Amino acid sequence: MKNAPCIIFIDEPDSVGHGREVKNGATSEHEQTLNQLLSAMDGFDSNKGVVVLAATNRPEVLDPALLRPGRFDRQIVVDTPDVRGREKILTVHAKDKPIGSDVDLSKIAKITPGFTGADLANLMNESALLTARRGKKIITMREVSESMERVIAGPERKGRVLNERTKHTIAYHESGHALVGHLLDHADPVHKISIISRGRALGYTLSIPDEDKVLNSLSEMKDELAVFMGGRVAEEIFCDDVTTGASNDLERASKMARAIVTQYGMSPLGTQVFGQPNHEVFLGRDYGNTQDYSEETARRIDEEVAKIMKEAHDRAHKILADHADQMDLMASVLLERETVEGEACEALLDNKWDEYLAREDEIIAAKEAEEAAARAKDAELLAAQGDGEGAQTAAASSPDAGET
Ligand code: NHX
Ligand code: ZN
Repeated sequence: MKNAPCIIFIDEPDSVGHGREVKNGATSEHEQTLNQLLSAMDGFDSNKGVVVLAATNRPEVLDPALLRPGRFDRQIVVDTPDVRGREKILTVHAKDKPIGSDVDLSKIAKITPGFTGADLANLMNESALLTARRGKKIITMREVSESMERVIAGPERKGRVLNERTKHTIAYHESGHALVGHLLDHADPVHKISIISRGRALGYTLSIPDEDKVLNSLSEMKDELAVFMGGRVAEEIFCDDVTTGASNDLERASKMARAIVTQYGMSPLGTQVFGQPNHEVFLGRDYGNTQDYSEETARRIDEEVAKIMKEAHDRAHKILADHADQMDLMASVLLERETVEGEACEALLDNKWDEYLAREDEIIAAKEAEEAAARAKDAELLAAQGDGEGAQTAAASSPDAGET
């Protein structure tokens, strides 16, 4: 204890400190490590001035012995940051980077609900890298927006070769999500629609809640389910055949529908929770459940889930069939432009495309003037700093080797 006073930090202790009930050959080493940790921590008891600190995303899988008095006896909950927290975190990560005058951190904080501190750090870092790659000295809102999508959906893969039929399917699939999302009251507003491949997705629709949500109402979940189905339903109505492309949407929708019945007590089966979460870390992960109900109940759960899924499908179907002309227009605009966002996206969704087209030159000119003004201001600030050593370049930032 010659280093006392000191703080010992253990990152992700769950990798050694998970519950010992797992009966699996590889566990004995974990168990030894855990026992050693436990006895070492008891040793610290008499040595004032040694603080052991640990961080985990899964406190529930830790061995209860680790959490007893004298060991990790206090827990500090760190939620994903709210809008104010995000702005402060962004400020920290922007501090040593050359940020343009049009980069509004409070605006970025507003459109990044659900981002963790690591995501936000990653966002600012990607922005700096992208700026350097583009040979620019100052990070502008363009780079931040592009990086945001990279963090959410992965890097753009513009070069991907797709035939016309596939592009047609992608355009209608995304238009379907977007239009259902726009027309349902409790769905998140649609900000951008794109048929450019990104990461694993061939196309995507970006919807962002207006504010941080800590609770989800049944109406919101039902609308979200209809939005999930919007992609597949658009294929059913507007394409020759349905495709495997909706697999991820359907998986997420099915999971949500089942949770409505088994976890949230929102179905005719009542408020009982069905299935005990399985905490056997390495076997079941967080997903496995122990069936604590009869086969008869299992059948009724399946029926209710199917009913919820069908209802979502039918709601999406009604909306898209009723707006077939608008869907044709949206898909054709997407095929031509590949992405729509901002006022163009709003106009498409509000079915006011012609009005938008008439004003488009004006809108684009205004936006360009705004950007030019911001760049002029940046140049001024850069010059005032005395360009030499004071001015940092974006290239000074390096990629983080942290988790992704
Ligand atoms: C494939 N990808 O795997 C091809 C390349 C239907 C227009 N053969 O629903 O791209 O089929 O609204 C996270 C995110 C699998 C995990 C997206 C796992 C996509 C995405 C399959 C659009 N947008 N599907 C969508 C899509 C596909 C997939 C994912 C994922 C398509 C669809 C992927
Ligand atoms: Zn989809």
